[in-house]
Amino acid sequence: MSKVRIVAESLKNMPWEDKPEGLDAVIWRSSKNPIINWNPIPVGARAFNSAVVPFEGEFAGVFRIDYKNGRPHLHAGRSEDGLEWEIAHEPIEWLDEKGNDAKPGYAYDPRVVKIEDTYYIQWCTDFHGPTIGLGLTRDFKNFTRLENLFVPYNRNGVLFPRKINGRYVMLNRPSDTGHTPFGDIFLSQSPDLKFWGMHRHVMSKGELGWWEGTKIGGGPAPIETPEGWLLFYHGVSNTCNGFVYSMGAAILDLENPDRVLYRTRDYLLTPEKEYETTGFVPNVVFPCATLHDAETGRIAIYYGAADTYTALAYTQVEELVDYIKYNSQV
Ligand code: BMA
Repeated sequence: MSKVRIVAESLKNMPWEDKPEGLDAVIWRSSKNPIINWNPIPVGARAFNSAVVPFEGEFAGVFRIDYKNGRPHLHAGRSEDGLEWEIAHEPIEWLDEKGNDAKPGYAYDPRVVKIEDTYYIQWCTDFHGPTIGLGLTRDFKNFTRLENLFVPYNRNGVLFPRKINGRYVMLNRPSDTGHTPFGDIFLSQSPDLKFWGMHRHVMSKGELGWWEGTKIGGGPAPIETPEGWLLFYHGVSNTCNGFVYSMGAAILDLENPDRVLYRTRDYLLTPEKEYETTGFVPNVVFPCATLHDAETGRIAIYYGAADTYTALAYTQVEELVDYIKYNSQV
């Protein structure tokens, strides 16, 4: 096995379970799944496709909560162990930079990434149709909304955890107003998080892999390794009974992240367990966040299951990167 490191802080208290003995896979599910079940808070029917980060020795999160009227909103959450979450009963109160109310009409699929001392939140927001919303917090109590990134329609905004060549870089996936039967991953760059350009195509929906033959979209913030940026992403297959969402991974060039070095031909995780195949939307695994420890190379992947539950899977960076290279379709 190659000696691949994660370039990040160490995170000794992250959730972890060893790989079950005899399991022939590089990713394994938590035995505690699903970690968040139906009706997690009075106003919300389901918490899924949500983002978590280390915060003040514990963990903070931004949760997608689908209300009982069907509309999704973002709620903050706190956890001591990354497994049991206390989710705020009220949605995040967004104020713009002048202190005005900046509440989105709906908000879903958040990602959170720490850049220097600030936590940036990206989500799919309401702007005459879906596009990428952006905001920041330093304490998970006060949230400031910044400018939306793009004209509609766009989803799956995923910010890299540091500037590259002096610019912020955001993966994104141009889409439509509905359930989008197409989609490739692009990236856009910005000197100031306000003006975005220098757009590049990163990767197309699957060619060899039919599991990702309809569309793909970025998942958690990419993880830096000396081999490149480790990106988990979702890939969608169109079947006679609707879309099936699985997870794959790619490694992008460190300095030119629109260059794909390796990409799994096969999915790494696909709906198999009952909490993934059965729920509000059957057959969805949708990764939005990771916790990872530079010292041990452990990675915990948070994913939404069946648009209903929050679930966790684990992997180890050396074994995973070796597998991605071995299974690469590039
Ligand atoms: C996508 C998004 C995701 C969702 C998925 C499956 O278009 O809405 O939030 O998990 O569909 O329903």
